[in-house]
Amino acid sequence: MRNNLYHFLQERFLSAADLGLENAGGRCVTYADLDAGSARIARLFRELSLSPGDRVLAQVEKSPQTVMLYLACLRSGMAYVPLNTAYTANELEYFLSDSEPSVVVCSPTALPRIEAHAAGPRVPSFFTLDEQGRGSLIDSADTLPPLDEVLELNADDLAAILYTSGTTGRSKGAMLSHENLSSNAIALHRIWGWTPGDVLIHALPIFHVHGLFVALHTAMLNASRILFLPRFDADGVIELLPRATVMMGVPTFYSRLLERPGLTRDACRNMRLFISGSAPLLLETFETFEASTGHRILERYGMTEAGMITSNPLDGDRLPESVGYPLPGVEVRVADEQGRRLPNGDVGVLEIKGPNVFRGYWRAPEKTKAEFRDDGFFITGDLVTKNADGRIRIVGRAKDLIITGGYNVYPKEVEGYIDALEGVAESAVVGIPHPDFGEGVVGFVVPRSEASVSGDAVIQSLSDSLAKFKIPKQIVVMDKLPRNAMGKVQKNQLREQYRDLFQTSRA
Ligand code: MLC
Ligand code: AMP
Repeated sequence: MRNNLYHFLQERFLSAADLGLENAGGRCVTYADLDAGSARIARLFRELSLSPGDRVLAQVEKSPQTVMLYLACLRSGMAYVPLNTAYTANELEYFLSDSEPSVVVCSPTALPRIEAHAAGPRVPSFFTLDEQGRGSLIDSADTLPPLDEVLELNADDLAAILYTSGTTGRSKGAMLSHENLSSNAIALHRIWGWTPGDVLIHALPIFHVHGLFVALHTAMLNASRILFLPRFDADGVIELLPRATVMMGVPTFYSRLLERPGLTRDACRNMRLFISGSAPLLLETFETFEASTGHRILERYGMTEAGMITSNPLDGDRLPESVGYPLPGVEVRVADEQGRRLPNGDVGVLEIKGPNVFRGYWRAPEKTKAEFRDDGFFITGDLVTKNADGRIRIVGRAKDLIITGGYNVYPKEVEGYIDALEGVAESAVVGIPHPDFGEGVVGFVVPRSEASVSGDAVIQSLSDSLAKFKIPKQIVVMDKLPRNAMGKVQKNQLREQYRDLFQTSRA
């Protein structure tokens, strides 16, 4: 059985072996290079006596060699565990102990810190990889002959574990199988009408579903040229637009592009499709983008646990403030808190089932159980409506989650760190509309009596513990938090009262 996702990708991308990942200067790491490079890393895994299912944890910058590492995991049956490069050593400690990796790949500068944290009963093998794609990983693999074999697997064998924050403040590892990833990639390749000659602008990070799976898999299945940028930069993207036909981004990409005079119809003359997701795309962004470029952005919706779930149609009505229809093979229902199906038009939680839905949380069966219904539907935690023809709109979240520039922040985690600071009695963390990031993280802090707390000091104190995107952009010090009769903090009231906090200045 050819269940290994790598088979699907390789079969397609080797049909254009001289195309591949191209940097802004036109230098290309071809598909043939990716195939050979990943085969050498696979040989290294063999030499290390790794077994299928072993975890390979990577906290590395985006480079073609990072893609090789990921592909090596696929072809040899390892579970790839990518981590946001913004995570601090403190946050990393948890991921190391929870995932128990056999191999850790990190930047040369982070190595001493990470090695120190990983000292324990099972010490992994460590390798480095820098943003130029150099380091001991590639040095070691380059001396080895390629291992051309692609491991035969069962469809539900693990391909990756992606950590996603939990409402309790602790991240959970979503276990994604080869079938989860391949079914989603094949569906997206089809519904977005990928055609020979398509060229993708890839400016997303590759440690999350959006950049790693959605963008890379679909382009690879299409054997497309990928304009591979180390990070998003609006001017850099505008320069590349005339050479491209497809772009994927979070809404912040589009609002930042709109601030540049170079975003014109002419610049987009060869573009076929702009896709947005990971966070809500504002009506204003959709409309201004259409006025400036003539393109209606196609919005889709997904999550770490399920890849892509719904999408606006390629042909037909691409509507703003709607995430379209379920992908082929994905069943959806809108349900109440007990999981009972609600009539069309009612607001409820979206529940889903399909080959894209993950296998559960890593070593957390009780958390997995809590998020699935008995009939196998997964509870997304997103509040939606569905109309009579099946179109989905996201209207809110049942989970206490902030999405800032496409990254998720769970208030509970940040509140935990703030509450532990000296002089702090309690805190509430909420998302407030932000002109650049969609939502900006704001901390409301109540000092202990007699204590005085400054916002700057709170922000400073958090910087050793938390990734920058989680740290509040502003702290508001107050005497007490608004509470309802039950004593529950009224976050809605804070959101309402401070809704204009970021509107005057770009914080
Ligand atoms: C960076 N910062 C952020 C931030 N990104 N703060 C809040 N939210 C973010 N997303 C911090 C920086 O550390 C910096 O702090 C300050 O904010 C300004 O940074 P910047 O230079 O303006 O940011 P930049 O490096 O340009 O990054 C912004 C961005 C990036 C939008 C390009 O965040 C990004 O690439 N986001 C994409 C996330 C993504 O891929 N999500 C997909 C998840 S998958 P300081 O203190 O130094 O000034 C998923 C499923 C699905 O959700 O459906 O797809
Ligand atoms: P993550 O856990 O990072 O995968 O984030 C998944 C969450 O992002 C979903 O549960 C949604 O809340 C949100 N999301 C993704 N795409 C969209 C979208 N197009 N519109 C609104 N929210 C979205």
